[in-house]
Amino acid sequence: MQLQALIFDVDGTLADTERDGHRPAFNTAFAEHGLAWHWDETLYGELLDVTGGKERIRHYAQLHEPAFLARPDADELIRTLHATKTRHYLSLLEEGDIPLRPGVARLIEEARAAGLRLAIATTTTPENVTTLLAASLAPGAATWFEVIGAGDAVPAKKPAPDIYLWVLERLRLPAAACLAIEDSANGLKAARLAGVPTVVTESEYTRGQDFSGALAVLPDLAATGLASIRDWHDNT
Ligand code: XBP
Ligand code: MG
Repeated sequence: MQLQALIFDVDGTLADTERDGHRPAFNTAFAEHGLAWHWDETLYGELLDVTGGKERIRHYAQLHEPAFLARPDADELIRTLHATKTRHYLSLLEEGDIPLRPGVARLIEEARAAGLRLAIATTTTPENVTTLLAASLAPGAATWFEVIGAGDAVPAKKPAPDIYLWVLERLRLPAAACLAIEDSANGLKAARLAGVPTVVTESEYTRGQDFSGALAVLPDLAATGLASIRDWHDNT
């Protein structure tokens, strides 16, 4: 089936957002709410097994701070912590501190010029996506993406296929007419469970994960043009 749309993951795929973006934003939020929690780079790499910021806070508390979860207001606190974290993360994006990964802007331009449709499938919060696109691509870049599937649009985050199914439904395309670009085993699994052929660009935290089922595993998109993407897709 002919390739009609590219579906991009965000964190780790469009930009290396985790170590110097999400992670410090979480830490600033913990401090702001009087919690002596600190997620160092190694611990954060382990916590990335769980996608979604609120889910990640809960996972950390289950492992290291069970008393926190026993509080009657734990759910509300997690939502508040996460809202504070999002505010700090958005400031980092707006300062322009988090650039796109090599080849990303070129591939998006090439796809637009070729008339391919574009979409996003991510577990991160919607405003994180639109702000990253505006800060790193162009002020109106979010409008280049016909469908943005993000955050709590679906209850089950990656590796569940739900966000991909949500995006496919809105694109009104079969999975086989699309190609996903992902950086993690969780993301690859989500796309593959939805039937979407997937190319992996490994990121700093995901290098060496199990990417079986990917059409290709690349260090980044620097040397990857639309012609290669089409070849991989058409040979599935
Ligand atoms: C991204 C994530 C997100 C971000 C934080 O995974 O796991 O949780 O780390 O975002 P993917 P929020 O690249 O597979 O979408 O705090 O906004 O949830
Ligand atoms: Mg990712």
